[in-house]
Amino acid sequence: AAKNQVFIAIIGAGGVGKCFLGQLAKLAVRRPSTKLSLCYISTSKKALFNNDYSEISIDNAISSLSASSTAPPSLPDVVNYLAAAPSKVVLVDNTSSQDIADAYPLILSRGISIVTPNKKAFSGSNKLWQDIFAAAQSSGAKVYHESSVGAGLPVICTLKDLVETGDEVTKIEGVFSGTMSFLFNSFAPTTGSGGQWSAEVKKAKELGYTEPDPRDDLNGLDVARKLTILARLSGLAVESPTSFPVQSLIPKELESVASGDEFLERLPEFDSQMEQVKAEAQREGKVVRFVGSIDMATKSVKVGLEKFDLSHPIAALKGSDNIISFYTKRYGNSPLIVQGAGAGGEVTAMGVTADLLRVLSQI
Ligand code: NHO
Repeated sequence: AAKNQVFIAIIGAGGVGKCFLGQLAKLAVRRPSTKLSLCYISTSKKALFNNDYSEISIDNAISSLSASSTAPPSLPDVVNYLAAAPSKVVLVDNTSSQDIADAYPLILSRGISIVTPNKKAFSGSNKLWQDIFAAAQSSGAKVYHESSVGAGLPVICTLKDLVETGDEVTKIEGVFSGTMSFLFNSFAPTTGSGGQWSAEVKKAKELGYTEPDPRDDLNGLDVARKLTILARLSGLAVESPTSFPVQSLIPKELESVASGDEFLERLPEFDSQMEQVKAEAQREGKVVRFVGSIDMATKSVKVGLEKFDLSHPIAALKGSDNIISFYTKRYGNSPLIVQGAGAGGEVTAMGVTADLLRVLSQI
């Protein structure tokens, strides 16, 4: 292998994975000093790789992968294959698989670096978190996960800079879900009366903003995972995303209905409950938003509905944007704010590609 060669292995080629491939193709052209060679790509059904590590065309990767008749090897076999590559390897995990996340300590201990938008590894048990960074520390492999919070927005790198330069986080607060942002910006806008809750949920699903089953957005777990990651980076050893209060917006009665479609059909029965929440905020001259917060002084993390003055930046958010405010010793009462698109293939892939650049500059 050439001295400047780095092998890229990609697991997962869905919405984010496809956008990442497009960005990787451009990167390979713009950065001739490093030879980026795609040596492995897989979905949950198929894999494409050559035993001699000869490179796969990045431009044709998706069509070659769909033409492949090879089933993905077991994860330990993939790790062995990558660890034996004749040059450095970066694994890009574009799945939301817990199994792959659980294997990060093994992967890193074999000297393979990881970049990923997958939240599972960093928001699982505190032990998995410890194992991941201990493995990276001892092998020298790198691990970055910018897009696990706020897609491509500079959230994690900003928080790391604050902490590593000696600032002290006092509070983090914000809207961390593109889906929830869209829902509340249209259900309870700062001007006008907004739509019916169930109609807005249906619209969000039709626009492709929600998970296939909207309950996976409304249960608050996605936001809880993001808060877990930020709390840990701030120095709070949160045990798991279920170890602090998380408000679910799924009515009890609909928690166990069989399908997402049935859920949407029955949701209008509960519109009056959400109307009440909206009206109560209105009486105080406020709007309701689904937010997450971390308070370092009280060591508390929470996720749920809160009321905001119309002039508050959280109330004024638009579309499916995210907003994250960092309150620190240095920034005093005027927080450092990161805001913008927090969901979507291209912006999520951008965070992954930027992470890859960070790794390339360090290995
Ligand atoms: P897809 O489109 O379902 O693709 C997943 C791919 O992984 C498929 O090719 C599948 O075959 C493969 N796969 C799954 N399990 C596998 C396995 N065990 N072995 C091999 N392959 C396997 O998912 P996406 O949308 O491309 O997402 C990929 C990752 O990015 C997920 O971890 C997701 O959580 C993360 N991510 C996505 C987004 C987004 O906008 N799409 C965001 C962040 C992270 O900021 C975004 C966000 O949080 C959106 C959120 N819903 C919100 O804020 O409202």
